[in-house]
Amino acid sequence: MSTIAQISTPLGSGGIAIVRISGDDALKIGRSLFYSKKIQNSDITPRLLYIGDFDLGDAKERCMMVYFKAPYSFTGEDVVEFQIHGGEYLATKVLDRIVEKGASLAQNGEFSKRAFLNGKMSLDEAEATIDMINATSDAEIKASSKLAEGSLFKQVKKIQDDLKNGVANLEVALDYPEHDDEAMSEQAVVEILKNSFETLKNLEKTYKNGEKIKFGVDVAIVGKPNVGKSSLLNALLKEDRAIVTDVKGTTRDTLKETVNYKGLKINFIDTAGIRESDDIVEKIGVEKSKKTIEQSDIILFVIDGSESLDNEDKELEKNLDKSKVIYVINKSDMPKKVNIGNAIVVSAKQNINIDAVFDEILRKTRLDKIDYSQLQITNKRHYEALKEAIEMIEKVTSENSVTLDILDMQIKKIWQKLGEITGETANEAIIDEIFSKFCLGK
Ligand SMILES: Nc1nc2c(ncn2[C@@H]2O[C@H](COP(=O)(O)OP(=O)(O)OP(=O)(O)O)[C@@H](O)[C@H]2O)c(=O)[nH]1
Ligand SMILES: [Mg+2]
Repeated sequence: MSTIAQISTPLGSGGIAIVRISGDDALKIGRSLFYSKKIQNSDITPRLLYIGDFDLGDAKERCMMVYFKAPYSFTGEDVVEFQIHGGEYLATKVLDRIVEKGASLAQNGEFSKRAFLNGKMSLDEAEATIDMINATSDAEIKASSKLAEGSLFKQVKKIQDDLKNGVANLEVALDYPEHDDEAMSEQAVVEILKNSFETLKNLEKTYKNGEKIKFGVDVAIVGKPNVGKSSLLNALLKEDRAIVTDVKGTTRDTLKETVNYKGLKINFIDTAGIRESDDIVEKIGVEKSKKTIEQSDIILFVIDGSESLDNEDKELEKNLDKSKVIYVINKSDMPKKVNIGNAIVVSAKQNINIDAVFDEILRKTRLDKIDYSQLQITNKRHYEALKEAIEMIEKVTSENSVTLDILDMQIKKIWQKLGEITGETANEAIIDEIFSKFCLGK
């Protein structure tokens, strides 16, 4: 493979920058630019940090160099890394020198792509790395680290191996029908399919939570005008984000902000108070509110507790999907005129009982019950492939009379579908797309 190089740390000023070279000529190029007394005339010891000078042409940079000998490196190839002082211009100059000596510039994710192509990690494990880098919550970190340790890979591989065995038995039966018991090998294959189905189904089910781990729970803050929705948003965010006034219809547009709570992302969407209005802007806002209500996982139905419930509240409540609703009675700092059994009573203005809203969201979505010791599928690509494999198994097991030939062919297709997850059978376009999402130098 050609030798590639790139700056692996973010551009900008920092303590150190790392410039990485990978490929057949990595060591040759690295050594030609680095002077250290320790390795002047001797072999370089892999994985040992050497201190020395990098030859910038007209100047020297005091830095460290480390060599990883193939296949014991991130990419599986010979790798040399320079740890230099963290200056953007300096790092670019070091990279230029390496390119002058024959390396080409690595594209986004090219080191990781090579790691995948050299069997250092599966495609799902590579995706775990991107998730880890892009994570913005503890839940995401926990889920991606489980994926990175090969939890999905191992389960999928095991199913693929079982299917392969099944196919081997079937083929014996097909090739030597007189010697083998067809019914028996068919029975064994059906058993394998059933077990595979169970495992895949259990994985697929986790995406309901996994999706929320990755993108957050969407929580709409809903109610008639002036009940304190925007005040509640501000209290939840601990920030003066939305405009609050005593004018009905203050909020015209939806406003989405994310909060991390107990390691999970919660996306709050403040909406325009819903009421009949002739104002054209407010009307559009109300339409948007209705759409937000439909698309949200949870609805915080806010009621002004200092006033009795009126028709506007009741009309609004009637149209809400109750399985998603959490009742929030606001303005608890004032005399209470509303009683609803399981409502959460808060004062947005005075910040009273706001955490109870968060906890109820987690309780209602059951996100407080996630078992992170089990893999949670957070990646849509994995989810889709699992779903398709499940459907394929369902189809083949529901057919009454399939010939061994057809069974054989179907199982091979399922095997291939699963291979898309690990990358074994993923096509080049998908692989390229995945790695192009990586950063430069990764
Ligand atoms: N006493 C008291 N007043 C509150 C509380 N929360 C909000 N208010 C007041 O209620 C009024 C309306 O508050 P907003 O947060 O703008 O209400 P809203 O539901 O967003 O209103 P629209 O955007 O018009 O739909 C403001 O005067 C707030 O100060 C509270 O907990 N206690
Ligand atoms: Mg508002």
